[in-house]
Amino acid sequence: MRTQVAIIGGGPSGLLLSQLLHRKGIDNVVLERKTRDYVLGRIRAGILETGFVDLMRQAGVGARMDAESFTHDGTVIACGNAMFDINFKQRTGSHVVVYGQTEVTRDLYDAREAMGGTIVFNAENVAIHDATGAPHVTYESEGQSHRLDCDYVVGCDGFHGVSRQSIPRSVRREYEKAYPFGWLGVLSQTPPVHEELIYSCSDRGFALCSMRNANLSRYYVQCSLDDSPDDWSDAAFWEELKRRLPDEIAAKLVTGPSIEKSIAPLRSFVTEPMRWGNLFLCGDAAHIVPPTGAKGLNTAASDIHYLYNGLARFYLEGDAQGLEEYSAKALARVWKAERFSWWMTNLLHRFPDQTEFDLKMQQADLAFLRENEAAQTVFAQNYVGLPY
Ligand code: RFL
Ligand code: PHB
Repeated sequence: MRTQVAIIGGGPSGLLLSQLLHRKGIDNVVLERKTRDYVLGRIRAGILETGFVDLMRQAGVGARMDAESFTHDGTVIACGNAMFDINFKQRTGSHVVVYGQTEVTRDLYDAREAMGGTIVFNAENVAIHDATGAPHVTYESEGQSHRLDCDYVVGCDGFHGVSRQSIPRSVRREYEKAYPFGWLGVLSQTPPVHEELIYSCSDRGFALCSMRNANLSRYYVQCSLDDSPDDWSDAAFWEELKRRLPDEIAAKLVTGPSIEKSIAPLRSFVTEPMRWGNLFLCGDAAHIVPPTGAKGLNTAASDIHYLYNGLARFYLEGDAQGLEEYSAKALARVWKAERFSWWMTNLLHRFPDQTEFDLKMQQADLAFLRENEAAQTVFAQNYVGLPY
C-alpha cells in the first residue's frame, strides 16, 4: 500500500489531521492500535479553545459541536470559602467552549467514515522505517503483516506511542516534571453545580467542578498516586469533593452514581525537536501538560494547525517552508502552554513537602490574581488560548 501521509494514532490529533488533509485532496491512512469503541470510551478533555473550534469547522465537522456545545465566558477560582470570577469575555473578548473530547472524536470518526477515509483499527506492532530517507511503516492486522510506503509519517500516537521512541536518543532532548499526586475524576448524570467551571483549592487539596452538558457533570479531586479508583466509593468521592468546595457550592451539589471513575497522574513533558527527517510528532506524542488549565487537547490542535498548513502548502504549492518551520513554531506555543499549566498546578494544589513559606507564596499569588486586573487579563489570555 502507498499513501502520501501515514498517520499513527486515531485519537483526536490523528483524526483531525486526517480529515483536514483529505479535504485538500491529500491522501492519508490512519493506523490505530485499538478499536473505535475503546478510543471513544476514554473520558478526557472538556474545554476547547476557539482555535480548536475553528479547526473543527475547517475540517467540516463543526455542525453538531456548534449546535450542542456551550460557550463559557469565564471561570471561578475558589479558595476555602472565598470565590472570584475571571471574566474571559471582558478581559480578552474571547471565550472557551464546553464540548467533550469524546464528542470531538465521535464527530471526526463519523466524518472520516462518511468520506471513505482509511482507518486501520487493531493495527499491532506499528514500526517506522527509514524516517530520514524514503519512509515506510510496517504493522500487523488480523494476523497479516503489512507495509505502507509514504512521503511523511505523522506520530499522533499519544504519550505511550512508538513514534517518539523511533527518534534516536542522540537526537531527542526530553524535559519532564512529574507531580506527586494525581486527579481522581468522576462522570455523573447530574446537573452541574454551577454555570461556570470552579477551580478550587482547599487545605485538603485541589478540586474541579466541570461539565459536559445540562445533565452530565465531570468532577475531579487531587488524590494520592498510590490510590486506585476502587479505593474510592461514590459516597467517599462526593464527601471529599464537598469538603474541598466553598460551603455555598457544596450545599448545592447534586450527587448521583458515577458512570466513569479514573485516576490520571499529573506530568509536564516536552520532547524536542518535533520533526526528525520525514517524521513529525503531534499532540501527546510530543508533549504532556497537567490537566489544570485544560491545555492538552488544545495544544494538540495547534500542532495540527501548523502541520496541516505546512503539508497543504507543500502538496498544493510545492513550498516546503511550513514543514521546515513546523517544529520551532509548534514548540514556541507548546512551551507557553506548559508554563501556564505548570503555574496553575502549582497555584492550586497541595504538595506533600510544602513548607509554610510555600503556602504563603500560593496565598499571595492567589490574592494578587483576585485583586489585580492585569493578572486576570494574563490568566484569561492564556486560558482562552494564545494566538496560533
Ligand atoms: P491520544 O488521545 O492519546 O491518542 C493517541 C492514539 O494513538 C493510539 N496509539 C497507537 N496507535 C497505533 N500504534 C501505536 N503504537 C499506538 N500507541 C498509541 C492510541 O490508542 C490513541 O487512540 O493523543 P492525542 O490524539 O494527541 O490527543 C491528546 C489528548 O487526548 C490529550 O491531550 C487530552 O485528553 C488532555 N486533557 C485535556 N486537554 C484539554 O485540552 N482540555 C481538557 O479539559 C483536558 N482534560 C486531559 C483532561 C487528559 C486527561 N487524562 C486522562 C490524561 C483530563 C484528563 C483526566
Ligand atoms: C474536564 O472537563 O474534563 C476538564 C476541564 C478543565 C480542566 C481539566 C479537565 O482544566
